[in-house]
Order: sequence, then C-alpha cells, then structure tokens
Amino acid sequence: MDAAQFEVKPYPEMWKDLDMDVDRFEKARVMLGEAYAKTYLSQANRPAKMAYFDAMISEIHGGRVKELLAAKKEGRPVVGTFCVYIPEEIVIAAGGICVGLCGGSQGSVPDAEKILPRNICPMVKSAFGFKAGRICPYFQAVDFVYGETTCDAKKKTWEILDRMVPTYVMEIPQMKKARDRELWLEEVKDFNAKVEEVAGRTISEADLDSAISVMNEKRRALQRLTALRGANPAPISGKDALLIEQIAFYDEPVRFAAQVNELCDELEERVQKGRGVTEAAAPRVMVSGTPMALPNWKIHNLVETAGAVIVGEESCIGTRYFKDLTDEKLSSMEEKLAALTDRYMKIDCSCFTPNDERIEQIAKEYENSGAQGIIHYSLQFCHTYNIEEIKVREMCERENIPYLSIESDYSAEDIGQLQTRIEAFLEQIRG
Ligand code: BJ8
Repeated sequence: MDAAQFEVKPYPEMWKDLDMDVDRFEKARVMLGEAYAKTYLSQANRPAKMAYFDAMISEIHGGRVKELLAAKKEGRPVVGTFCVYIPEEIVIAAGGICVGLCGGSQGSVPDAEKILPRNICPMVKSAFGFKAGRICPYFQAVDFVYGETTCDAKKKTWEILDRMVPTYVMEIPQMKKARDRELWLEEVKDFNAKVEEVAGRTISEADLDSAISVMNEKRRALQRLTALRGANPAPISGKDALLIEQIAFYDEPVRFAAQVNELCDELEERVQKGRGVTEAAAPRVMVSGTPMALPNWKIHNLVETAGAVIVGEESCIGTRYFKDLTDEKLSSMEEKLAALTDRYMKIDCSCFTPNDERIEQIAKEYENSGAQGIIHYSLQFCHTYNIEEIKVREMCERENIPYLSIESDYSAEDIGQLQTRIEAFLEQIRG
C-alpha cells in the first residue's frame, strides 16, 4: 500500500451515534494514519500478504466496529477485554465477540490522569482514558468489560471504570496450588453463567467444542508465524509480526487465522528462497515482558530502525497469548470447562508467585527464535514485571545471553536515551 494514500477511514456518523467526542477522535484518526504510514509502510521488502493487516488498520475505527454493532443487534454479546486470562472460548460459544480494548497510546493518558493517580501503569491509564474521554468506538460498543484481579492497578481501576461501563471482574488467584485451581474453575463457571445471561441463551457442549477449535486454530496460526521467524534471514519484520499479534485481539478469529496462514504460506516460500526483510547478518533480538498494546510500536521501531530485527515477543501480545492450546477431546461440559481452566492456568504472568516457569519459557523461546540477545521491556510502574526482571537478568547472565532492560512509558521523552542504549546493545551483539 502506498504510504501517501494511506488513511484510517473516518466514520463520523457512526461515532456520533456511539456518543463519542467526534472532533477529538477525528484528530486521533489522522494522527494514527500518519504514524502507521511512517512506521509501517516505509518498510522495505514487506510480504505482499501484509496488505490484509494494513486494511485492518485502515478500517480500525469503522469496518470492524460495524461488525460488532451488527452482532449486538442480533443479541450476540460483545465483550471488551484487557487481559489474556479471559476464557474467550466461552464468549465465542455464545455467538459473541471478544475485543481487546486499546491501551497503548499516550493521547488518552491525560484523560485518565484527571481521575486516576499519575503514578500507575501507562497501559491502565491509556485504556481508562479512552473511555473517560469517549475516544474509542470499541469501548462505546461493548456490552460489558471483562476485568480481572491480576495487578493492583487494574483491579482497583475496575471499580472506577464500572461507573462508566459495566465491568465484570473475574478473580484470578495469585498462586497455582490445587485450591487455586478449584477457585479458578468456579470463576470460569461463573463467567460462563454471566455470558449466558447477557446472550440470553444456554451454551451447549457443541457450542463450546466449536469455539475451542476456533481458538485453537487461531493460536496454531500464530504459533506457525512465530516458528517461521526463527529462520535466518527473518522473513518478516518484528514490527509486522507485532502488528499481527495486536490485530489478533480485535479481528474475527476464523478470518484472522486464515489470513495469518496465507501470510505464513508466503513466508515459507521466502524462507525456502533465503529471502528476508534484512540481511542475514542483522542482529536478531527477542523482546520479553509487558504487553505492547496497539499502537505501542515504540521499542520495535527503535530496534529495527537501528538495523536489527526482532524475532519474538515473550509477552501477552505475543507468545503468552497463543503458546497453549485447549484439549479438544473431552466429553462433558464439566470436563470442557476444566480443560479451559487448565489451559488458562498455564499462562505465566508475573502477577503469580512463584512464576519460575516464565523464566524457563523465555530461555526456550530464545533458543527457538535464533535470537542473539534479549530486551526485557517493562512498562513504568509495573511492579510485578519490574521485579521479575531480576530473575530474567540472572538467567541471561547464567546463559551468557546479551541483555538489556528497558522501563518506559508511552511518551516520546525517553526516545533519545533509548536509542543510545539500544544502539550500544546492538553493538555488543555485533561484536
Ligand atoms: S496476563 S501481563 S495481560 S495482567 S503492565 S496492567 S500487569 S501494571 S498487563 Fe497483563 Fe493479563 Fe498479566 Fe498479560 Fe498491570 Fe503491569 Fe500494567 Fe499489566
């Protein structure tokens, strides 16, 4: 797609109907389009099949929102999410849609800071600000928001967010003992009941079977993409892969999986021909840490502008979302809900203690990706990832893995300093 022609399409009438601040949102739309064209469409040698994902961004404020509104008209529930602990299969089984709400932009942070404390995670502030400022069509369209008891910033924000949009909170335990699993299973059952209530229908075993297979298919497609990034030279940029991982949270899952698989077919061909987005000698970096919600492309942009390629994201907008599948060969509803619980319990978020499986997972992904160094990325004020960083660093020291730790927010203030640190890190890898 031509960068000069690219725009995020406007839908002012629909935004007005959704009670949005249309004038403000119009400015955000233009800015997003410009940032996208500059960050994405300027890349050389992109796979042709990225065209679908460019179109998804072009239609982010319209086409997909229309689909959500049409679903709502049919009485299908639309659930806004912020965390990969939501058992999406249950929503899909009820004919509903899960949509990951944006939380990766500095633009909505001042709206949040009028209400919330300033010294909390930028992702929480950004997401909350989108609702407070009425500048996100998805937030305006959802039936309810799914919240969870992971970190303190999120769980206390739900109480305030609930004043603006119904917010359902699922209790996620902080440990993974047998009694925690029991509690978790009960919570999954409660969520099932909540979704049935909103949908006005009962979820059958067949509904759940088909939803589990839809989500497994989607996760398999993303696993395939990750595996292909292990080739040298990398057949796709880290920026493009991150974009796909971000779009995974709001696109229709069957269509999305088909598009990722088509892209993977193209990437397989590239790998066979030894064709990459950079030369084989370019430093290969893996990123690990907190999620990078749309449109947070800060670290990927800096690293790849400096001549390296990112080959993996150990993150919730990354492998933590799709590394585990759900067992499909179970007969009763009880067993299926238990299988879902077991699948979600494998997610290794730093909100758990202990969480050593995440350190093992990072080492495994590092090896599989053929990376030559790890950047640990933590959002400012995220205590759990910031403290768990100690164990990631120790593992890297033990294994002699070049390592850089970055703590950042969404502002542009630290760009110069980050650029210098990233360049020095890449020099270390090159050396
Ligand atoms: S499963 S990582 S999506 S909780 S970065 S808001 S933890 S202060 S996002 Fe997360 Fe679920 Fe865990 Fe994943 Fe809080 Fe930290 Fe902010 Fe975070």
